Amino acid sequence: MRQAGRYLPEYQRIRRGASLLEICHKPDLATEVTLLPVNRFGVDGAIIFADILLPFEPLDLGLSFQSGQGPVIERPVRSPEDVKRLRALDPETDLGFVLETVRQVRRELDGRVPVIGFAGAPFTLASYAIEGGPSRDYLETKRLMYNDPDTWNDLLERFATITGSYLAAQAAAGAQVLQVFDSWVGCLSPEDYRRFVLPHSIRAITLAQASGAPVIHFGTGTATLLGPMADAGADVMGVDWRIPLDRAWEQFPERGIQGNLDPVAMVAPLPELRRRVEDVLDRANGRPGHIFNLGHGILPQTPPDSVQAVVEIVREWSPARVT
Ligand code: 1CP
Repeated sequence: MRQAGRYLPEYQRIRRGASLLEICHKPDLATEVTLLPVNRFGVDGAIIFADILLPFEPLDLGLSFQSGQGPVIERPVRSPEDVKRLRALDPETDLGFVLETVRQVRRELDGRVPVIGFAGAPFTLASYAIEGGPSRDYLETKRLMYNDPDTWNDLLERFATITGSYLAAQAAAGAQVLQVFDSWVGCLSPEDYRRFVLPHSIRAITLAQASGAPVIHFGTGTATLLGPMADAGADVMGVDWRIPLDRAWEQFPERGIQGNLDPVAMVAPLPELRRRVEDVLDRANGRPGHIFNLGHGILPQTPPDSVQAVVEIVREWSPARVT
């Protein structure tokens, strides 16, 4: 999940010598960071070290990451002219450094665990592009959506094409699973989701699935959106901790599910943490198709020993190691 490295002293050491964007642009370094949790904890997958906002660099939106504040987009996209100016991206030339990291991680893992590629969903990308950074109310995003649906659809269609083709390129480079992060889609009502977002998520996911790799579709605050989100067609739905795992799963019983421990449970004392991990596993009830994960990104305050403990508890409950 997002910012997974931040709680690891090994990552902090690398970060002292290079910015987030520098690490992403250097496949050797990005590969090293990607492999840190695999080598340290023995988790069952490697998520490529990158960021959902990287496509904003070739789109010339002026992306930077300010320490403590998260992403800043210098030239937000708000008018019809801004949207028309956005050019199509070619993943190989515009984001080739990420594809090179995928190739290198795949080589170094040599089949030990699967490689997970990822990209932002059209809505979440649009929200950053429009707001210029993180937002609480998504006022500018919804202003465009409600006032100028044609421009909104134009923008989301462009991002859907970028996301879908970028994901397919990651699969071609060796990613065996693809994850679409629609982190902030939970700010929408089900009606608005269906009307303004679903067709574009379908497009992104369909393009990604054409690569043959399975797609995980993740969002937060989505308890009331899981039905419409499942209609976007992903193979696995990622859910947060605000809904019990079994209640989420009954809404899409034919798909896989990923989740859903509260990331803050990682700072609870070990018996409380164990109780919460076991509650998630109990609700999954041994059914095939559950990927144990946190319900959102791991927090920088997370003690690495708690991560190790969680990995061990999940292993105790797993019938056999997935290969
Ligand atoms: O300087 C740093 O080290 C800052 C922390 C950081 C890191 C490590 C950011 C800034 N991005 C990343 C990498 C990253 N981003 C990964 C790689 C996985 C790993 O850490 O090993 C991934 C999967 C992401 C995805 C990402 N970026 C998401 C989607 C997932 C989620 O958490 O919802 C989002 C929303 C972002 C934007 C972003 N990047 C960084 C921050 C602080 C944010 C969120 C800002 C906000 O609250 O809006």
